[in-house]
Amino acid sequence: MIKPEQIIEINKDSIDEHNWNFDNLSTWLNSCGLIVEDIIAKLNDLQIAIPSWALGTGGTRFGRFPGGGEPSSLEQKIQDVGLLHQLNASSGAISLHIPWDIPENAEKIGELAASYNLKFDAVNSNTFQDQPGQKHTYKFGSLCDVDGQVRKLAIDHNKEVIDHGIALGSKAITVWLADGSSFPGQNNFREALERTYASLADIYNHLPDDWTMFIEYKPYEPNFYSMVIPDWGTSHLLANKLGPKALTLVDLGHHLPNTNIEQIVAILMMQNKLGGFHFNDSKYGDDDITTGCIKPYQLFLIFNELIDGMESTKNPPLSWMIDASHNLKDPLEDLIQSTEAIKIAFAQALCIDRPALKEAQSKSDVSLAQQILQNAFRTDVRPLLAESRLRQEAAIDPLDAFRKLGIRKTLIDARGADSIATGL
Ligand code: PSV
Ligand code: MN
Repeated sequence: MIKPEQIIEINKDSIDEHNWNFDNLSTWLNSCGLIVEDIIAKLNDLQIAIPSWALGTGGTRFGRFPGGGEPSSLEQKIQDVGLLHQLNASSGAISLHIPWDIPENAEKIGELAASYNLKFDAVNSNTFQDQPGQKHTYKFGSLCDVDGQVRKLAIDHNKEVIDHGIALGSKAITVWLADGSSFPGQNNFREALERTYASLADIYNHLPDDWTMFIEYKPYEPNFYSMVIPDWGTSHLLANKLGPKALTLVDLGHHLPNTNIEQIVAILMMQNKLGGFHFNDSKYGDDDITTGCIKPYQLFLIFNELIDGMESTKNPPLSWMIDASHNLKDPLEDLIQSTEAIKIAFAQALCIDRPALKEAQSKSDVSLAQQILQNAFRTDVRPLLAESRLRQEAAIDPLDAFRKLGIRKTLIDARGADSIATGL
């Protein structure tokens, strides 16, 4: 744990500059009719979960270049998320992927997480890899498989994951299926989807009353020809058939190039069926790189729809998580940057002059509508984020504090230069 005095000390370096920036921005936003304190309160509340599989270095099938000090146990992963949360006051939850991170002693793990002020976000099942000694293989599918024994194995695994989540206080399971086919003719599309639905219904019946099931979709990978749940429409179809506890989960990397993700968000919220987000960014596909590093405007447009939906629909509260892989950067630095990008897009979207936008839309004033959006997008809202952190005793500049505190070196000294985290 970082000592609070250490953060206060580092904040002293930039406090004058921050106060000057924050005062100027507040004056400007107030003159635009925005209530700065409301925006800060919303920023304080936004907690973005960190997945237990994103604390190590990611790689490709060609190689992996770890930087050292990676967490090699669930306890150490919780410590890492705790560190992030101390620095940014926005990473107050961890999402577990099972069986990569099985909480053997739920009570102890729960206490450790609570000591860092962390909650448990959705638990994730894994039926895309065979585990050592597994009786039946997921080679040709899991919940969709033609073999009932394979389906039962996958269904039972999902139920176990829910049970682990119950013990920790999670309230949701995310199901992502690698199921599909790599060659034409391999699967009967309709039957594969029917079997998937029946398997999901079995798992759905195991959900406690206050739980939700998030159904993630992906157009390709690892299968090359078809995926059983390739798109939001199929996920939505399944969620509708299953019932009110099933919702669609949007992972930003799981779309074909140029898909209008913000429109998907709007439609799902209109139906009260958007469950949550996996944030990342990409150039080509599911690149899983730092959120906002390639398409920050798209992220802003997504938040524009999210805020509109949160204000105007009955969509349930959303679950937020970063789902990224860090092939070159220090994983903790990358997560700090992704969290910052998400909060920037959120704050910018809160700065949109919504009455003016509505008015421009009602008159079909296309130029003005664009201008209103871009006025907000081009506002440098970073002092709002810094102010929100400062008031919560976190770092004005989390990345700078991470470096000045020498955190990676401390982790390498404690865990070794070759400690490896589980995950992809
Ligand atoms: C699949 O690509 C995915 O986005 C799912 O959320 C998985 O659970 C996660 O990545 C980790 O493999
Ligand atoms: Mn994902």
